[in-house]
Amino acid sequence: MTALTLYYVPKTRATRVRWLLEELGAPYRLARLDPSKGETKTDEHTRRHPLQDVPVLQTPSGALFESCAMCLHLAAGTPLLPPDGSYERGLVYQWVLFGVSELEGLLGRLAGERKKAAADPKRIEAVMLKLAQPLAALEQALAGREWLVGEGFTVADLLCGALLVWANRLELLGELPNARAYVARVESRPAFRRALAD
Ligand SMILES: N[C@@H](CCC(=O)N[C@@H](CS)C(=O)NCC(=O)O)C(=O)O
Repeated sequence: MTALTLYYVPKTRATRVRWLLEELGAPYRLARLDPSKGETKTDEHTRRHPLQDVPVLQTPSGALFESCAMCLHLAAGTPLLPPDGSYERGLVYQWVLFGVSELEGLLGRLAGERKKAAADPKRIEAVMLKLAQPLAALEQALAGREWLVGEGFTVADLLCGALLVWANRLELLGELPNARAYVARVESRPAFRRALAD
């Protein structure tokens, strides 16, 4: 029996957890929910996630919500998360929280503003201006390095990589060659491709 079940909707934050499970080669079951059929609003799913969101990870000990918590939890004890108490572990926390707090919300706002029927160029411009700083910080951090922390791929790259892939699709990386090359490295990872396959 598979011990892990990921409650999943494609093209959401659930994808990053699926990607992590693929990186680890961990056995898991994908439980697809269809929000258009109200499948995230059922009592059963509300017991799993108080905000009726995905992802949820069912583990043998109980359910977890918050995608980054799942990634950090699953990566513990593997090369994707440096040893507890090490400086490198601190750097992974730094980049994961940086991605979530400084980048993710702004990317969501930009995507939302651009999708509006009466898109307001001034609002779009203002969000793009705010995004320039965190994107420049990542561009600088990636100078001369393949991955954000140490020599290998870590959870920091999974989270910031997913966000930079999104930024690239929003055409924000034109002037940022290190970030563009990093996105190409991320997108060529077999586990990343498997996670986005369907
Ligand atoms: N901070 C949460 C955000 C979860 C979230 O906003 N999930 C969205 C999809 S990305 C969702 O489930 N929205 C409701 C729906 O699709 O019905 C996480 O990272 O897990």
